Formats: sequence, structure tokens, C-alpha cells
Amino acid sequence: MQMTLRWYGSAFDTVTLEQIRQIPGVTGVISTLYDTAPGEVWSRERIRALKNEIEASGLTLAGIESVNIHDDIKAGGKSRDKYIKNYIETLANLGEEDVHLVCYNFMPVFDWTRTELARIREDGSTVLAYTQEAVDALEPEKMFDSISGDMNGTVMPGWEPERMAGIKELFALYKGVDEEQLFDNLKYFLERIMSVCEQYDIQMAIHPDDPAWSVFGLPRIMTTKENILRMTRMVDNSHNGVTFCSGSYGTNRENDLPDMIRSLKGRIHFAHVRNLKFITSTNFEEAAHLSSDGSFDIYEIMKALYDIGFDGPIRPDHGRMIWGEKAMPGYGLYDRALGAAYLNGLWEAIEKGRTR
Ligand code: DNO
Repeated sequence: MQMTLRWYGSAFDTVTLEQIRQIPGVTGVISTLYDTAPGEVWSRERIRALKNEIEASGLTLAGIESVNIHDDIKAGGKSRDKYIKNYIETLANLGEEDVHLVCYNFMPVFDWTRTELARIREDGSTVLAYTQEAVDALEPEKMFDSISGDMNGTVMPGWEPERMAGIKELFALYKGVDEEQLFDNLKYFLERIMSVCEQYDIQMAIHPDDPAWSVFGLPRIMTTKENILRMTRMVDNSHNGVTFCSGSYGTNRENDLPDMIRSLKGRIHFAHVRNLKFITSTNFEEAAHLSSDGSFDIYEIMKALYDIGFDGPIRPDHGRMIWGEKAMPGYGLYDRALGAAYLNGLWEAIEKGRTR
């Protein structure tokens, strides 16, 4: 595996490439052209400029998170073929620039959903948190306003103010789209992009829905072992793979994470590893990566990845805000650096334990 950190680009991130370069064992970043809108074609020049900047700091561009999918593709709207054509062009441009991993999600309207961005934990750190009661009490249009005050002046992925401004229209677009329809729309999209993925050896890695259940009555399908296996089989091509994100699949307490990893052998192209602490089954907060700080056995998760021969990029995921840092919630430097060191330590121990 290759240890990486997510980096939003010098115009958006509070963390620098120079800082990332000094985290032991981190050799690459997962980045994006953060100022592009879903549906836009990414030019080769901009991709190359991003890559050059990263490489000049001694790191590699290990993949893209995310090339976002236009809502017309997800909802099966009138212009989907046009946007799929643009997506294919973006993939070809990435391939030409030697980028081979693309993370994306197929969540309607909202990307990941949290109801608090700065819940204070016992040790004084702050974390992202979710309670179902808070979502149930909110009008979807108010969701953005309810959390935007805690964004530390940053733009959070999937919560871009321009998209949120059109939220009523977005909801209308998904009227009548149920889970089956969403699966069909995903299949339609995947079938059309597989040939360019094969041509350039691009691994597509769908991100799970977070939390892994329906919010605001919108359908969500990347939620369980059964559904991801259905997704991998419905377009049975190794380029059609997944981002295994423990913090997202783990929101559903019925998901057995190591078992899911084992069942996805050969199809996990990217891994996000982080921990959650459950208060009830629908009230949880994010925790440090260390197993004992939360509810997951991170050792077992890393062992399952090791056992299936996972060799793609991995990254620590959301970190707590500690030591007075002010950054995008979940994406500060300090706790993610601790997370990377811990995950690297687990991996080294598993590897050495196996080969002796
Ligand atoms: C949140 C992230 C998501 C993820 C997208 C992938 O921190 O995990 O925004 O990047 O869902 O497209």
C-alpha cells in the first residue's frame, strides 16, 4: 500500500505539501481540481500543473478525490449523456497525464452528512458528529446554514455554497428516483466509462454513502456488503472498484468491516481508514484513529486489507482538531499525521508478523 494524505490544493488547503512531506511514510497525496464544477471537463494543462506542483515537493499524485458526478447523471436527467461524454474526456485527460485512480460518489444532493463540525470531546479536541434526531428536525434547505458557521472559513467537499444555493431544484430532480432507479443510473454511467478506463488503466473507486442510510428521504445505495457486491457484479470489470472507507460503511453497525474488505478482494482500489465512537446506533462522533479511542478495531481492518493483498493508496481520514489548529473540519494536519503514523505502525507490525 502507499500511505497518502488528502490535499485540496494550495489555494484551498491550510496544510502545505512541505508539511505533508515530513510525515514519516507519507509518499503521496490524493488531490483534486477543487474549483471545478461537476460536469466540467478537466484540461490536461490543469492536471499537469497540479501534478508538477506536487512532484516538485517530493510527493506523488496518487489519485484524484473526487471527480464529482453531475446530478443529471445520478438522477438520470435529460442531459446525462452530455455529462458522461465530458466525464469520459476528463478520464482520458487524466490517463494521458498518467493518473490512474479516481474516487467518486453516487450520493444524491448531499455528499457526506454531519450535523456538528466541532463537538467537544472529553480531552478538549473537537470532532465531526452526527445525530439522526438533528437531521430529522431540520429542513434539508437549512442543512448548510446549520453547519456552515463551524467551517473555519473553508469550503467543505460536497458542501460548496453554489450547489447548496440550488438545493430546491436538486431535490426536484430526484423526485421519483428510488434505489432501483439509482442503481440503474449508476450502471448506465459505469458501462459507458469502462472502455476509457481500460484504455488508460484507470481504477474507478466509488465512495460509500456517509452515513450509510437514506437521509432526507433521498435514496442511498452504497451502504451494505450486499449492495457493493451488487455494484461490482453489475459491471463486472476490475476497473469498476471501490474506495473502502471504514468511517462511512462503519456508520451502519450491522456492517462487519473486515468481512466486507475480504469479500471485495481485487476490487478495493483505495482505502480511507478512520474510527468512530458510537453513543447510540444513530448518534456517533469521530474519534482518533487509535482503536481504543473509538468503536472500531482498526488493527482488524488493516489486517483484512493486508490479507487481501491491498496495494493501492490508503489515507488516514478525518482527524480531530487538536493543539489549537484551525483548518477545514476533519482535514487538519496534526491528527491526520498521527493517524498516518499509527496506520503505518500497524501495517509494519502485521507485515513483520506474517513473514517471520
Ligand atoms: C468527506 C469525504 C467525501 C468523499 C466523497 C467522494 O470527507 O470522504 O467528501 O471525498 O464522497 O466522492
